[in-house]
Amino acid sequence: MAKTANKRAVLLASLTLVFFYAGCVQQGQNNPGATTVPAGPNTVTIKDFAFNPPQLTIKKGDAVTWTNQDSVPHQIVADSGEFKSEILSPGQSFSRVFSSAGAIPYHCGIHPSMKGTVTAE
Ligand SMILES: [Cu+2]
Repeated sequence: MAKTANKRAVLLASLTLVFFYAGCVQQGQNNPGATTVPAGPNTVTIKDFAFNPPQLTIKKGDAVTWTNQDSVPHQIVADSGEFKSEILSPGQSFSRVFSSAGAIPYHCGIHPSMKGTVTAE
């Protein structure tokens, strides 16, 4: 009887180790630092036909994310034409990394009077 109890204890201990190990591996994969687009406060909200904030200064290499919180579609288009988002339906987002320094004025491709600027330094 005692032998059987020991076997079960060993089996239980091994299983516990396996689960513990699996848990560690999963945590490593969920590390937020491992994502390709750096998470940060560089967010522009689109609401009431305006970019907010209209002027955003970031560090070179940072990503900016625009989120459409309006009730109509909008589109982010660089004045220079160097980048352009898809048309963003309400609730959709667009991200872009600004890898070189400088001011990038942009506008809405659907409503040209909507304007903003991202400055990377
Ligand atoms: Cu628009």
